[in-house]
Amino acid sequence: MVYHQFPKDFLWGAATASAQIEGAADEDGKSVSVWDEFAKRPGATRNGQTPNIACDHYHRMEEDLNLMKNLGLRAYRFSIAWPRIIPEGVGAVNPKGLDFYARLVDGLLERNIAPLITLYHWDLPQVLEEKGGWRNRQTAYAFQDYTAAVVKKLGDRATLWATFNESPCFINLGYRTGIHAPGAKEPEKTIRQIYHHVMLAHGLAIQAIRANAKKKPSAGIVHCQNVPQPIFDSPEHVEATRKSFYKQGAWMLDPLFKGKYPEEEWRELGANVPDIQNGDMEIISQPMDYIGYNIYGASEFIHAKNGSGIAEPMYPRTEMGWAITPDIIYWYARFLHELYNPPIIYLTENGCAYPDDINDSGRVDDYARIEYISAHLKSAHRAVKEGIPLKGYFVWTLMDNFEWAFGYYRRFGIIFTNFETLQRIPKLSYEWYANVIKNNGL
Ligand code: IFM
Repeated sequence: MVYHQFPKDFLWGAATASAQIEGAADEDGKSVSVWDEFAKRPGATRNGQTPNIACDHYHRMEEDLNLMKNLGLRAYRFSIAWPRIIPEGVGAVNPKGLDFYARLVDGLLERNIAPLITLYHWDLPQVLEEKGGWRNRQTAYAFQDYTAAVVKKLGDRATLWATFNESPCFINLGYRTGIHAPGAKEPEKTIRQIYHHVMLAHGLAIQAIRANAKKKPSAGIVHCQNVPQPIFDSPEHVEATRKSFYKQGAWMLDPLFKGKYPEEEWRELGANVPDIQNGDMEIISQPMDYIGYNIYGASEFIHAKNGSGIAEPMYPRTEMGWAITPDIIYWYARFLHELYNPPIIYLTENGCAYPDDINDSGRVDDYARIEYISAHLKSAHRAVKEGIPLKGYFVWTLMDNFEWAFGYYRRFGIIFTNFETLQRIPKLSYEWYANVIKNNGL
């Protein structure tokens, strides 16, 4: 019996990222990415693990495409490695890099799976980092040229485009705390400048998509932020939470949707505000066709009178230590809708890490993941039912992969990857998700 029926055209998807699955780190002309470089640093990743081989998707693409087909996916979100396409960061395009993604897109379309292409999921060419990376305004223009090269090749077939994945995440972890590539610890002023350059790059890339796509594109960005949740659903807590949500996301969402930085935060920053050039805000605030949001758990609970509090240690959590708060799917979509009214919202990542293993029968019975995704989908369904234009869900992730600083020690996949043999074993959650897709609900 299906109690939570989704609309017919709901995009059931799965997401991955180039550096996390591809491997083939120096094949066919690919240059070194910031993650290849960072992972070499002692202590940067668990046990010094690197993305060099990852899931070897580069060589096992056909097998992975068939797994997607058997799952019944309607959309597959993957990212393109900039160092494969323009190894020097700027200048010559590498045809072999483009061909790999052309084969992937063709393979998806043959199987009736819509590609959603993320142009930047954190693997900047190291050569550009050496010229300042995102601190350097020129990187935004280099990103525009790279985007144009990709869209010229694939924009006659692929229509769904995302410029950046989770900018606040890679900016803060990569440039503020230094626990992600490139491992920098920059002062506030530089961080704000990086934000500005990334948003500028986003706007320039949207222009490049629209200018070069032969098939009408749907272009947006994949956002993330700290997301508070009302302690319970009553008007005063919801209102207090909306305010907090706004405060925590406005630094990016106001420029993207309104073409200006939030006034209060700008004032508070004093001398740390970024340098802006004439015309930047117009470029940044190009209309988008959709916004994607990634969410794993609430950052805090808000009580209108008592303020905010984080989940106590006894709260149920995944192996990442993230609290399991399924209602957050609904609240995030609702606040985005109420505050910025994007035409379409996709839930571009949601999932959980657990210490899965193969049992004596050779299966991976990940009941906890089924429960997690099921609860979060019911929350997505509430948003859909209330008329919020939430039009797709992408589970993170298709297969266990390189989880950044955690190396291969966190398994988020609905397919188990044996990192020694590279064998893929669909988990129970894969079978379950296939059934959800078949029924268009749960
Ligand atoms: O693996 C990451 C992904 O690259 C970005 N979003 C969060 C996931 C889980 O940490």
